[in-house]
Amino acid sequence: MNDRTARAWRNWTVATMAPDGESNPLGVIAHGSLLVRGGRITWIGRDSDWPVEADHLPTQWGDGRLLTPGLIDCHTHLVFAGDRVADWRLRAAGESYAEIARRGGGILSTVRATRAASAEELFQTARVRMEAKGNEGITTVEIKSGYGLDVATERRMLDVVARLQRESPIAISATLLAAHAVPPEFAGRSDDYVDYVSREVVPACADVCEAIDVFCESIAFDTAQTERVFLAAREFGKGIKVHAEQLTLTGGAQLAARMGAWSADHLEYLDEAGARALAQSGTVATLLPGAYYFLRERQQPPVALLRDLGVPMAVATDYNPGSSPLNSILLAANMAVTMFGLTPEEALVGITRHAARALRREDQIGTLEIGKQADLAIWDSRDPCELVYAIGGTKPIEVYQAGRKLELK
Ligand code: DI6
Ligand code: FE
Repeated sequence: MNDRTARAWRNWTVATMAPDGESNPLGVIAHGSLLVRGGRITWIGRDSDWPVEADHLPTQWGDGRLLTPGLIDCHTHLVFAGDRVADWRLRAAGESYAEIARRGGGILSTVRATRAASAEELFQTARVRMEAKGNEGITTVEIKSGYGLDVATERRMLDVVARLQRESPIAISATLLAAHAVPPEFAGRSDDYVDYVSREVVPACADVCEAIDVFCESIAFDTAQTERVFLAAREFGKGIKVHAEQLTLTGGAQLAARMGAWSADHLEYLDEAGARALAQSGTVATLLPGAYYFLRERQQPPVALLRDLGVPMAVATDYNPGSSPLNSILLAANMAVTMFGLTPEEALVGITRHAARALRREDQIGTLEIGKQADLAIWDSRDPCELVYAIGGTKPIEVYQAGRKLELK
């Protein structure tokens, strides 16, 4: 008991996010307490069961306030240059996202800006976006490349992500998304670009990413091309994930599930066969209501079907300049309830436990349980559902990453 990092948290409303029977889906412990040593949770339970030998430790008293796991945003494109206000104006005037993309706007306009930006510029803008994450109680973020579309710029983006990881207190999961769009130098030759991604970009970036993602869509890559990128990912032992069934049904989710994907994301047009495939493989369905909202999509992801089949549903921001300039995970969670029909509890689990699973970090983060990392957020509230009730703007009082307090700005 002489560990200097040991710290007690006593008398909190602890929402563990690990379900405790059907009546307690968030695993709430009233008058809950926990013990943290070396950045990990070593005891958690009711304060009435508190181990007396831990009585002398430095203690943070909650007086019944809310303690949750640190939040997780498991799908972002947070490193990019420029903005897409011009696209947005065109869409406001009635053009579609797909039309703008086909004309070389859309993702490719952000590619032009990102290729022209230095690593330092990319880092400085991303750093500010990361600060906002910490301020909202986030302790882990996934960040994708995908605005380089060549070895040098994809690598530069992922090197920026690695620097963010070194210099920011928030944990990051890095994803290579070289198969996001066909770059101008490969126009009309998407198969050649897929070869280039598989043979050159994946090997050149394998040491700076954990997973590889593909935009499988009518305006991007088809399922055969997606599969080739996944096979390259597999060769390097990388996880796979997919942007699928966002604008049309292509079967990308089913393919990804068959190949053991970590997650399939968007899924507005997912069909029953796809949902069954996700259920069978344990692939997480990541819902991205920010993109649905911003693109004025009408087709909702089949939430009731996913629920019935027991597919774990995560919720994320998809933070990116084109389809979801949304950097608030709590607003994304609120939208998942109001627009997609998740329960508030499902939305909360979607930004904690299931988001951790989407990153294959569920043994480390996402719930408050013995052995897990002490990623904690404390809130001036007594009801976890209140976090996703407000239309954005809710802020934690304090946030801890692996037991270390984050400096909130
Ligand atoms: N789907 C999305 O929503 C983002 N990427 C993707 O494949 C959009 C990226 C962008 O428009 O810049
Ligand atoms: Fe995305």
